[in-house]
Amino acid sequence: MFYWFSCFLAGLLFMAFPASGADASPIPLRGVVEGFYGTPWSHKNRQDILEFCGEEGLNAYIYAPKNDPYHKDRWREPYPKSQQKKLAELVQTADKHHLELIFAISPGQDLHYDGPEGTADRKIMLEKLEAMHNLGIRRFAIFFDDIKGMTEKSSVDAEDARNQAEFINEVQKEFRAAHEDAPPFLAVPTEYYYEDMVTGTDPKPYTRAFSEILSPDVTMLYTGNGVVTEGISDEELKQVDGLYGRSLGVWWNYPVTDYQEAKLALGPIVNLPKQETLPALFFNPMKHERLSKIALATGAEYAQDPEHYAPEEAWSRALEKQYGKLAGDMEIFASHSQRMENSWAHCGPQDAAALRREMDDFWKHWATGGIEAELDWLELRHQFQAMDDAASRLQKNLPKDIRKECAPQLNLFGELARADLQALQLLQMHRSGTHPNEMKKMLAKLKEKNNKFTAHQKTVRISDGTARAFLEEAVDYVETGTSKTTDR
Ligand code: LOG
Repeated sequence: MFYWFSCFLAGLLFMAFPASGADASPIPLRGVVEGFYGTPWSHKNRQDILEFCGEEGLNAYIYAPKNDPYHKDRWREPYPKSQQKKLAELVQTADKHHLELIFAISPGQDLHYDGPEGTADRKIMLEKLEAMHNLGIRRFAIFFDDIKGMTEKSSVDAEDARNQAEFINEVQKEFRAAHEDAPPFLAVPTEYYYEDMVTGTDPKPYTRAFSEILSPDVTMLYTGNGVVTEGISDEELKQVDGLYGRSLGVWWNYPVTDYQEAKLALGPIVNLPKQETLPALFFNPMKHERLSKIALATGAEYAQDPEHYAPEEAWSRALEKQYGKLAGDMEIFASHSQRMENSWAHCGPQDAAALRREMDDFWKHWATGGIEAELDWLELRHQFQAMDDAASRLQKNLPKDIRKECAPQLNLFGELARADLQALQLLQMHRSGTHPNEMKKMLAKLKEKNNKFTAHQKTVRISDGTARAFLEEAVDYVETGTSKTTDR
């Protein structure tokens, strides 16, 4: 009787406190790939992210900073002693937090495959990995992304694929024969996103050869349909797995911002597969390590339970946990800085989507006037004021290391909030017609601000389609009598 009662109690307890972290996730390898261009993270950043990953149930970190010369441009050279020491310390930190530190190397741009030079390069690679093994690293990755320009050819072909895949196979085979404790490697091919792998739906020669030749135990990572895209559906994943004849892992390019550093990616991870299970999932972060944790914490939640993952709730939880008393203010700021977009990259939720909808309603009503227009006006004023207040409280109270990472954007955010408040005043003056001179002055001032923001958007930007757009829309309305957004 007592036995059954204890089982019952244990069952209840299990329901209340489900197995955490490592055991619960269906994704065996999950974590962060430090794979961005630009200044790599500092040692302190790396120590911090390893601890964070451990706490969030992530279990791997790939060391792959593009601008570390010993990782890519001068991959043949051994790490200087001082850096070896730091890597060894990172391995210890990773161990302490139950994480695997995976060492990646990108030899593609000048690697030799044939003849004595090829033999020499394989030897150099094995020695390099050996040195890392001596530091305590057990898992390795060989990356061939972004090496165009290595040859005169504009794109890679079947021969490149054969060379690369055979190189990985041979190095892995020899290394693992010498080290039983080394698990299979990870790899990234040169055609690493779906649209670059196919012509129509047929694999291009490189992808066909690479997928056929690469040893089946190597975990391949790809980035989705493009380099930075909206998401990966279950169907899309199935399709690419079919193409490659194996389950691909994902290298997810959010919250990375190396292609547009003016903006911060502070939103949640969205639109990853729900049903299909991934063998590996790695998020490429921003150079801003502290601020990357918002998206990374949501990615960790996704990895625990992809099917039931709720991005917005995970995002609020992450802010609550990371910012405590400042969570409300940070939520306002971060909501305006989620979307990453340029001519080729599209990822992340719209900036402040709810406010954008209110602005759209406002413009619909403002044209005709009446009580609804007044109420919308008041609502917008309330929101812009809240933004201004949040910006100044964050400027005062954010911990220094975090404030440093977002100072220009936070500053712009406050300025935009104040400019939008003035834009509301301008619209009111324009409507009433009682202070024509003041209105003209205000219009001129806001036009000037508008131009200033535009001039600076290469270096700092936030809320492009929302807070930033509203100022432009208001100026436009007053000048032309219509709003560009009325037909949205
Ligand atoms: C690079 C990556 C970079 C990212 C975003 C992969 C596999 N490689 O276009 O190092 O951070 O895009 O700019 C990349 O994504 N190539």
